[in-house]
Amino acid sequence: MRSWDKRDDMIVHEQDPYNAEPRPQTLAGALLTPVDTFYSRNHGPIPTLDPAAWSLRVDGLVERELEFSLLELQRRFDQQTLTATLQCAGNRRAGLMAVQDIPGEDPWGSAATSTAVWTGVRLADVLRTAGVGEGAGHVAFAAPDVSELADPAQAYGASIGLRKALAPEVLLAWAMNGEPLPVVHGAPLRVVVPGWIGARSVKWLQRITVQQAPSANWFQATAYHLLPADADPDGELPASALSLSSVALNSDILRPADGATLPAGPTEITGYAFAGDDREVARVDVSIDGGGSWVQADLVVAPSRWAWRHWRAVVELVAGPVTVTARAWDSAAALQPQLPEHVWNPKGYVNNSWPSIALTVTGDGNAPTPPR
Ligand SMILES: Nc1nc2c(c(=O)[nH]1)N[C@H]1C(S)=C(S)[C@@H](COP(=O)(O)O)O[C@H]1N2
Ligand SMILES: [Mo]
Repeated sequence: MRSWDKRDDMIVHEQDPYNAEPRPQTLAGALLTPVDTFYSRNHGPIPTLDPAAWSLRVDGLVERELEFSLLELQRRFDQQTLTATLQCAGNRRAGLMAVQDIPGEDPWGSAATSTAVWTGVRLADVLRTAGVGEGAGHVAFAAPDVSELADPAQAYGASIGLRKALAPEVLLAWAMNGEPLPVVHGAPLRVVVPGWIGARSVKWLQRITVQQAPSANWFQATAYHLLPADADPDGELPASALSLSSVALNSDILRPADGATLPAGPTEITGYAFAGDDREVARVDVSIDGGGSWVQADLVVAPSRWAWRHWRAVVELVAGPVTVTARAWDSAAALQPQLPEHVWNPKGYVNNSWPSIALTVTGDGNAPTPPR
């Protein structure tokens, strides 16, 4: 069993392929997620590539096909550093599974999302050097890790639209939080597509193909679609299925822990909120009476335009069972949907319903307790 140098209190959903998220409390208060705490999502065995033998190919609808070693890539293009949050489309799936089971998928909690400082080069710079040709619409990424989950079994791949591919935030990264990219996170080189579901940030990148249509890879063409609630997840993709790209507004409560017992008194509630692409988190509210009344949370300054926002609110807890609920708005004035029933879908993606935790509050509440 390999832990991939992760902290030993990770929640490991699967050992092989390795799928693990940190405990929500370990994300609290840290705008940057340490590498040993960062969630990891894998669809197949983790490949160990020899950086000396590795190269990146750029082909398809380009004026010049290119091939780079890591050193060539690093020397040829301007180095960029960007703080960005990755969020898996399956983040918070457990909340959907509580409504109705989702067989064959991992019950991710609220921490299939993490934030790191990424160092690399702009995909746009590489594409401009190759010269994007006539008819180009999408940029496909290919990796060597073969997944048995795909039908048929195939190496992982994805694509993004050309407009996003040429955006300055999309990086080909070789470092994470100032350290060389660890194998489990895609060494020697991975794509980082800020603001889009994690599935498009292809690890162990080997090939970039400029093409007219989205990637035909199973993980792009079939998986990572939002299906209507009554669709058969193993059947043919219905025309009503939506391909997932930018991350929908979401939030969760990180501290206190769900199920905690706390003394009465003023108590700090903290969490994160995130919205992809051109959306930004604008407001977060917290309620301790099931949504009857709300207090507005303070938003912590975001480490970057492409990162989550952490928030905190102090509420006055009185003895008894208490449910704490949060809800966020984004810069387009969109509010999170209230209930997981409203967003349930057969593959369990994008649960962005209002998060809540249950607390047991003890004591008479008269004795002042310091905020936590
Ligand atoms: N080659 C490859 N890239 C991949 C995946 C994969 O299984 N293989 N998983 C994707 C998914 S679904 C997510 S959420 C992110 C997770 O990145 P991390 O493991 O670095 O957190 O990687 C993406 N890139
Ligand atoms: Mo993901």
